[in-house]
Amino acid sequence: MKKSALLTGAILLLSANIAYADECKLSLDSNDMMQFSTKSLSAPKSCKEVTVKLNHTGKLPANVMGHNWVLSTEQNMQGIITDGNAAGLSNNYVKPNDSRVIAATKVIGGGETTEVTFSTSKLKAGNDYTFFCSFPGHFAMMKGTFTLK
Ligand SMILES: [Cu+2]
Repeated sequence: MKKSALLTGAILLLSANIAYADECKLSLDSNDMMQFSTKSLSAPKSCKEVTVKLNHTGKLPANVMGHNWVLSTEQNMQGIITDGNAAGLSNNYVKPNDSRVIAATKVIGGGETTEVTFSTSKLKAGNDYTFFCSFPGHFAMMKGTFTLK
């Protein structure tokens, strides 16, 4: 009895995931260990817009272990980080109106969630883009690849 109820629950959960899956909506977690839950994200090239949701599953506040999700080319990452560090937490560690930034969320602390929706019109399918956290020092560990496939 108990076992079959569990199984039914699992099947319901699975079918719910399939029914509500939207390939243009991505999500990832971040934590108090300065980590993203994935090193690669991709969306179908048919997506006109992509939404990336960032969860912070840790407990530390944004000024100590804040995370954001920033998308750019690999080439532009370091410059964005340098200028972002100078811009500070009040600017979410991203220089205001930085044209090198393709997309960026605000900086969040433990227990918080944020998301950003961006147009894919300037992205080339098949090219690798870089996502990272621009909180000072975090990009060394918090970095990955974003691709439109
Ligand atoms: Cu971070």
